[in-house]
Amino acid sequence: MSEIGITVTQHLLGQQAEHGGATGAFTRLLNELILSAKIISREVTKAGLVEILGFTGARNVQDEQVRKLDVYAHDIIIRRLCHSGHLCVMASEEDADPIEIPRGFQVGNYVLMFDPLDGSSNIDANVSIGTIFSILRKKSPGVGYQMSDLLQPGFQQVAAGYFLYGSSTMMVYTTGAGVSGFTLDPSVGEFLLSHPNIEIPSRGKIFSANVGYWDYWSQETKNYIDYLRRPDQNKPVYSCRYIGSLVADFHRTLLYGGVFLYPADSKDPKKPHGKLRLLYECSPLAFVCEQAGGAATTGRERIMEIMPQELHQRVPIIIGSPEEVYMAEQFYDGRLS
Ligand code: AHM
Ligand code: MG
Repeated sequence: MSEIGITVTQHLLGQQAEHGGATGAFTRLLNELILSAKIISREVTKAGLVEILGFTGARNVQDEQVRKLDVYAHDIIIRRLCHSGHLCVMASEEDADPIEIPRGFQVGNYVLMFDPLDGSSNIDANVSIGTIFSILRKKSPGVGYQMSDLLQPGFQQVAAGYFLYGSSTMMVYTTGAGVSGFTLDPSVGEFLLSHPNIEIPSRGKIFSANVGYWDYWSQETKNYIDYLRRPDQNKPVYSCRYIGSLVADFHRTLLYGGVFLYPADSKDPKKPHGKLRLLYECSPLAFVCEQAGGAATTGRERIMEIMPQELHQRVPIIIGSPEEVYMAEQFYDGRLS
């Protein structure tokens, strides 16, 4: 069979076969997540047709207004994954607390962290949005879970990736052996391998940041962006592209190269560390990016090595091609100004 015809399930089974001791639990868990994403994709596609758009009126733990599709995506993942029998606990960007597996349900040895519908403020404008996931192994002994099972640094991830609901629906994931991308063929309802062995270009021509926040940025961030914009014979002329939907901005960066950043800013004293969440957004994308040959940093620390302190911790992020990220680090540590 040509590579083009490989379904994500076949790909997962192939990877499982390479790990002699694998029980299949991980593959079944990911399959359940894939089914959830297909359902979310179906709802996103018909969002304009049904009465599902609009605000619920509730506010989530981040004090943002929650849209119905966020709630739908959050609920569908929880409902399906609770039944999987492979999880001991979950955590979602939309819920303040860990999501426990209800009594009477079988539990397992994995932990799922997810952002059910990232970029949801873009739904009304039909802009691409996505689901981000991170899978970890339970660390604590015995039954149940402890917070330490959830608060694990990125390098402990077993798998991570995202579903992108765009002009087509895609799944991009890694289990630590490179990055693969699949496109949903709606006619057969299968994700087919469309992007084998994704490698990010070592350098790109695009930077992606919300330059509207310029006045709130640190001098280091301004200097770095100035460097990217400055005409210089030794580097490309950078274009700026900012969708405002992390999965879409990251996906473009992964395929075309360049850098995406959401640095710390001073616009909200309650969020002095940038906006994006370590466990639901930054860590999983950092894992994917590094596996594709890229890099991800706060400017001062590798994202994958941050020891999480709390479930909804926010961190600055600079992610993308190794050369652009390395350059950013030099601005933050004072080697360049
Ligand atoms: P969300 O999880 O509430 O959707 O917020 C995260 C989104 C990201 O998709 C995107 O990168 C960022 O918020 C955009 O924020 P801003 O509008 O401040 O540039
Ligand atoms: Mg999000």
